Amino acid sequence: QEPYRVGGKSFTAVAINTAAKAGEWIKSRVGEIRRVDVKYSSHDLVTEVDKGSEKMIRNLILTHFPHHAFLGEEGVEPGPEASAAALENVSDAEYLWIVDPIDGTTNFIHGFPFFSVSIALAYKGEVIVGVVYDPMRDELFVAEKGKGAYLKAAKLGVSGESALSESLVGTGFPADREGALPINLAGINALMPKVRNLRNAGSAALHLAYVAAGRLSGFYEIGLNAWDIAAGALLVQESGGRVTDTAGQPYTLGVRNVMATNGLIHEELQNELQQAGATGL
Ligand code: 2AM
Ligand code: CA
Ligand code: CA
Ligand code: CA
Repeated sequence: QEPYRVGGKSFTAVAINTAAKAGEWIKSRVGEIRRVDVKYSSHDLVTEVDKGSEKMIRNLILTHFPHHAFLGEEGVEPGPEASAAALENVSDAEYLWIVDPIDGTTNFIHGFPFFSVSIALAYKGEVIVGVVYDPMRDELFVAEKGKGAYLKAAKLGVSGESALSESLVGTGFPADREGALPINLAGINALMPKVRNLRNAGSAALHLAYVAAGRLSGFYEIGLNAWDIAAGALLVQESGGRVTDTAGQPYTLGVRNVMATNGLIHEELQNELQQAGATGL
């Protein structure tokens, strides 16, 4: 079976159209949020726009592909155990859509224009389509397994920097302020003297897209979930980059501590995190 389309409908086209529609609506809601709710901790936030975006995406995708499984962040109870259980629940699905309806909710709430819609499709546990859409810049990053990654007509390729000393590296500050954050801060302390500079712009999916586009030479973050990473991981792989966990193990949907680079700086970054004891909990 050709895994990229079913009944004449292209999975990729549906992913693109859905991300674009949701993104357009999210953009129209910037500065219009009535209420912010707290999820697992005081740093873990959700708005009606996160929920509305997920509902829109879910409806559009399941209208096209009613027999596919769907895993979206806002359909899962808050907290790391529930996330892992939710992924386990759908682990035997043939086709599984993995969706983050707004990646970068804190930015969205504050009007800091760096957030994205992330839509991935996995076939038997392997990501075959990945779309990350930045509605504020109207940048839609799309990858298909084995067919490359694109931003509009331009084929994406990772950066050519071969040393941390010339690299701009992205990271994120974990929401888990007790467990994961101190570990990440140790990593930042170790990396800061080695890299050209670090960036945390607040959307893991968009950071991954930026690695794919060569705008960052690497990105790592600990304590993420499948919906933060899946689409962006394929973007990086299809742009010639490398994706593993922070211990250097191959990327799978269950990876929570992720490292994605242009490939050239992968070992150096991994070694630094390892030496700093900053690969995760
Ligand atoms: P979100 O905006 O979809 O919640 C920023 O460092 C990254 O961390 C974002 O991708 C953000 O996704 C994610 N994030 C925010 N809160 C989180 C939490 N409680 N657990 C795990 N990841 C979280
Ligand atoms: Ca969230
Ligand atoms: Ca997210
Ligand atoms: Ca989200």
